[in-house]
Amino acid sequence: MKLTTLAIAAFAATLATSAYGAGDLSRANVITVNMEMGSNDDGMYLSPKAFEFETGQAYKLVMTNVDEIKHELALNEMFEKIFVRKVEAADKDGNLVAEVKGAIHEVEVGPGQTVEWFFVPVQTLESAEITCEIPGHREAGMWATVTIK
Ligand SMILES: [Cu+2]
Repeated sequence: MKLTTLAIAAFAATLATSAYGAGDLSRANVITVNMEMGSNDDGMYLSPKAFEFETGQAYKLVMTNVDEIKHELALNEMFEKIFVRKVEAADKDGNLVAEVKGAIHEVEVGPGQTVEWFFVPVQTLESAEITCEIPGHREAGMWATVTIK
């Protein structure tokens, strides 16, 4: 084997180690981020108004609808920039009701309910909008910005 071939083989082995050595990134050190969906005297809201995520970091977005009507969260452009692991819904006692796996881009949350969205950002994103797409809700203020660094 030539020296250059050896060097390439060693380099490839290093790459393989660094790329795959960290294990399953979608499950390790999941950061919980809370979002409230609701309405008040000023209209409707997603709170906080701005979210910031980092590529390669696993997140659990806990969406709590404190309202008396249903709301939804549409990821829009953000959907193209993340790996969605699953969406989970539990009952009032915390018992799992549903775990939905796959590439989900929009979730409705019933009044008084909480749904959890598990994902890992894989690409950067410059201040895009996530919204409630129920007619009139975005216009009433149900949107927030997302930046992925
Ligand atoms: Cu809404």
